[in-house]
Amino acid sequence: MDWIDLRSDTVTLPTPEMRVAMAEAVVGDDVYGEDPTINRLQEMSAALMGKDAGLFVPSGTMGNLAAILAHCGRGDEFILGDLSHTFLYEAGGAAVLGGVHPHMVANQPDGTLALDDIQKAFRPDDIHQPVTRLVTLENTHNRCGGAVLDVAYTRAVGELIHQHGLLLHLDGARIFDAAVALGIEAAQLVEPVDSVTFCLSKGLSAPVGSVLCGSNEFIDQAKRIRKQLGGGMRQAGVLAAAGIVALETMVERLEQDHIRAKRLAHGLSTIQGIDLDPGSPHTNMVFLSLGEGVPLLAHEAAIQLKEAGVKVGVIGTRRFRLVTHVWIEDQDIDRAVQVFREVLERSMI
Ligand code: TLP
Repeated sequence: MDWIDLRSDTVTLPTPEMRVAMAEAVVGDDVYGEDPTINRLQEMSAALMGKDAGLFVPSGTMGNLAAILAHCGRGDEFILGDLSHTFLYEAGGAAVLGGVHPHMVANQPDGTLALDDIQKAFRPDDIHQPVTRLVTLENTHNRCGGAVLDVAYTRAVGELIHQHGLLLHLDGARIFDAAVALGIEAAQLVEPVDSVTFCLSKGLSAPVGSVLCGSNEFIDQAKRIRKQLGGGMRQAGVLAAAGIVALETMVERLEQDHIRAKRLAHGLSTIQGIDLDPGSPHTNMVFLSLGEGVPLLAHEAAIQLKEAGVKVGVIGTRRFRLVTHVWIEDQDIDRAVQVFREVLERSMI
């Protein structure tokens, strides 16, 4: 079956151009810093983010973890959103492996943390309390519907926390979606942050990898931590080669995914029993719930959708996340809408 896979943009396969680049990549031992393809990817990434240096890591999870552990020591605290990927989906790595204490602040529906809430979370100098060291933001914000944090907001957070001598990390797994949606360069958007992780293996379609960027000193420290985490790879230039193609060819086209997400949301909004989240979609994610009149739970509907060739992300008893990406064409969107309509109509007979 030719699946219409809307579960995530992580399901994208490497493009033919990536496969050629991977086969032809000049490689070396990256633990010695001798893989020219990885070095090139890191330099390109740093330039795109406007930072001194980049570090190729196997995943977004490792990029965020290495950043937190490089910025914080044992017993320090980092402030993060209660709907952030790092809090929900990274297996508590910072606490487990680094002894870094997470301090949750409520995410606003638009993916931001209220400045007041951030400030209230700062710890006083008191031996009973952990030491606040870092704030992390996420852009685009996955669980807040793929929402985009803009430059003014990111700058305001940067100013607040730098005034207090703290640091700012950005989980920019989908930072290029945010930049494309705002029509600006990613470097402008991440200018206020001390470090940023972005992913090559989501909408950009590379098979593996993320890049962590920041100052030279920070990246030196993060490199040691990557080694401790077992992420020091050898001839991984074959992977970095795909990442280079991703940065060169897959960024501008993200706009197509955003347009198709709107097409999908529009189609679904015409189906009785589907409640789209307000404002959805912001970028390439559509969030929706089954209305009270629908006698199906999300996982039951997902089974029927899958039988008809459509894979969806189930994120709650009545909730779905649908993500557009390079392998989803207009006809796939229309087919997915039709299948949703059929499944819901059948359930309500
Ligand atoms: N997100 C995945 C799942 O883990 C939920 C997805 O399908 O969206 N930051 C953000 C904002 C992410 O969305 C993800 C992956 C990561 C970090 C982690 O990246 P990987 O999977 O490379 O460790």
